[in-house]
Amino acid sequence: MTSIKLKTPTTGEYEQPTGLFINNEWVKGVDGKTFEVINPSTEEVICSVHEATEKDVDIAVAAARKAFDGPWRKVTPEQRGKLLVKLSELIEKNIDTLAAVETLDNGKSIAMAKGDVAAVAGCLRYYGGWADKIVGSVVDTNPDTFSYTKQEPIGVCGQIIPWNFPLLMWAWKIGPAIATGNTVVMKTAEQTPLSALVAANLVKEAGFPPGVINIISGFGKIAGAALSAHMDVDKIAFTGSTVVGRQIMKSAAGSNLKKVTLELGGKSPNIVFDDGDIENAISWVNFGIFFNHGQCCCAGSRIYVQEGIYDKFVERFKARALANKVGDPFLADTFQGPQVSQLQYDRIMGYIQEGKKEGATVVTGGARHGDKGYFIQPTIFADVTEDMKIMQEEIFGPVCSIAKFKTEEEVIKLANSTTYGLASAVHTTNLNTALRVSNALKAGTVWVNQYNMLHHQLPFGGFKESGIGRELGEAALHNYTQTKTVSIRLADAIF
Ligand code: TXE
Repeated sequence: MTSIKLKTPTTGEYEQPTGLFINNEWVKGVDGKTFEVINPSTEEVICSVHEATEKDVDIAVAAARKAFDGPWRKVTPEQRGKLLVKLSELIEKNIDTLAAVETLDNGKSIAMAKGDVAAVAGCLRYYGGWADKIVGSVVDTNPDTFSYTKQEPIGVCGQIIPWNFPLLMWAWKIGPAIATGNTVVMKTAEQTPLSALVAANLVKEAGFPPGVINIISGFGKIAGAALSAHMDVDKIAFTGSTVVGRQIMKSAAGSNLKKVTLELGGKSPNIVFDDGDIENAISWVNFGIFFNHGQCCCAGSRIYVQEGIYDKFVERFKARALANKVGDPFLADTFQGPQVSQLQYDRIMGYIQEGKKEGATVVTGGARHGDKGYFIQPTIFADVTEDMKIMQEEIFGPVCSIAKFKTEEEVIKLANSTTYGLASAVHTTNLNTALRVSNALKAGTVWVNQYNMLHHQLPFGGFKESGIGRELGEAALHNYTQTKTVSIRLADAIF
C-alpha cells in the first residue's frame, strides 16, 4: 500500500499510508484512482490519496455490516466505552502530529488545531463514558403484562463530514455512533482527508475489531452520493451545505428510507445591546465571526448593534479585527490562516464584491491578504440592509455584516428573519433582556455574553433549515439508537 513521508514545520518526518481504511487494513481504491491534496497556505500539492468510488463504498459497507452482525455485537457496552477512552488517550498522545497535519491540510492556525485535537479527545472520552449508560425503561401498562423498552443500535452508519473541522467532525460523528454499538463508514471531505487517515492508525492501535470504523477518502458526488443512496446503510449523518443536505434526504427517501441527521448552514445573529459590556462584546463578536477564518456553520455573521453604541462599536470592532494576526498558520501567534481552497476563496471574494456593489460600507478588509495562499483580510461591512445578499446568505469566510437596531422587538424580528436557525448570541448586562431574547430566538444555541463556546456535553444543532437532529451531549445518542418495545403476557390468553 502506498504511503507518504509527511513533514510539517512542527513535526519530524512521519510515514502515513494514503489508502482507504477498510476492515482495519489500508487498501487501494478498486478503480485505482487518486486525487491531490493541496496546502491552502502555499497552493502546493502535499500528496495524493486513494479515492473511493461506488465499488469501494460497497466494500466498506459490507465490512461494516459483517462487523455489526458479527463480532461487534458480542462486545459489551463496557468494552465499547473502554475502546473509545483508549482512542481518546491515543489522540492526546499524538496531539502534535494530528494538529500539524490538520494545519498543513486545512490551514487553521496551529494553536486552534491543537484546541480541536484536545476537543476530539474530550468528545471521544465523553462518549466512552456513555457507552454503558444507555438504558431502556419498564412501562407498567396493566398487571397482566410486563413491558420494557430497549435502545438498540441502528446498524451500519454512513457519515459524511466537511473540511472546516476535519478531525473534530470525525469525533462528533464517531463518538455517539460507536458508544451506542453501531458500525461506521465515514467519508471525509475531499479538501481535507489527511488528519482522519492519521487517526485511522490510532483506531487500529486502540484495538477496535476490523470493520467497526471504516474511513474512506473521496468526492461527494461519487462516494458521498453512493453512501447516502446505499441499500445496506441504515443511517446517514451529514454535516455540510444545505443544498447537499437536501440531496441526502432525497437519496435516503429514494433508497431504503435510512434514518437521516443533518447539520447544515447558518447565518447566525449576534446581538449587542446598548447596556452590554462593549469591550467584552467586541472580543466575542470578533471571535464569533473570525474564528476558524469564518468557516464555522455557527459563525456570528449578522451583527445587530443597538443605536446608542453603534458608532463606537463599529470603530472599536475595526481596531480589534485589524489586530487579528493573519498569515502562516504554523506560527504560534497566528490567529487566521488561509481559507481551505481556491473554490472557497473565490466564493467569499464574490460575496465581498457583491457587498461593495450593493452599497454596504467597507469598514475594514475587503481584499486578498498577501499574494500566495488563499488568505483573505478580515472584512467588516457596516450599514448593511436586510435585502443585501451579504446579510442573507452564508458566506463561510472572514466577512461580517453589521446593522443598527432600535428596540428589542425589532431586533428579535430581524434575528429570526432567515431560513436558518443554528446559533445566535445576545450581549447585555440585563438578565431579563438576556432571558427574554434567548426565549424568543429561533436557534438551536443561544450564547449570552460569549460566542462559539461549544462543548461536547452540550447539544448542538439547527432549528429550521439548519438541520435535523442534535450532535453532542446526550441528545446525539438518540440519533444512533432505535427503540424496541418488548411486551410479555403474564396471564392466560384473553381471546
Ligand atoms: O460543501 P458540501 P462545500 C457550507 C458553506 C460552504 C458551502 C459549500 O456555506 O461555503 O457549504 O461547501 C460531501 N452526496 N458548508 O461545497 O458540498 C462532500 O464531499 C453526498 C457548511 O464544501 O456540502 C463533503 O464531504 N455527499 C458546513 C461534504 O459533503 C456530498 C461545512 C460537505 O460538502 C455530496 C461545509 C453529495 N451529492 C460547508 N456533495 C457546516 N454545516 O459546517 C458533496 N458531498
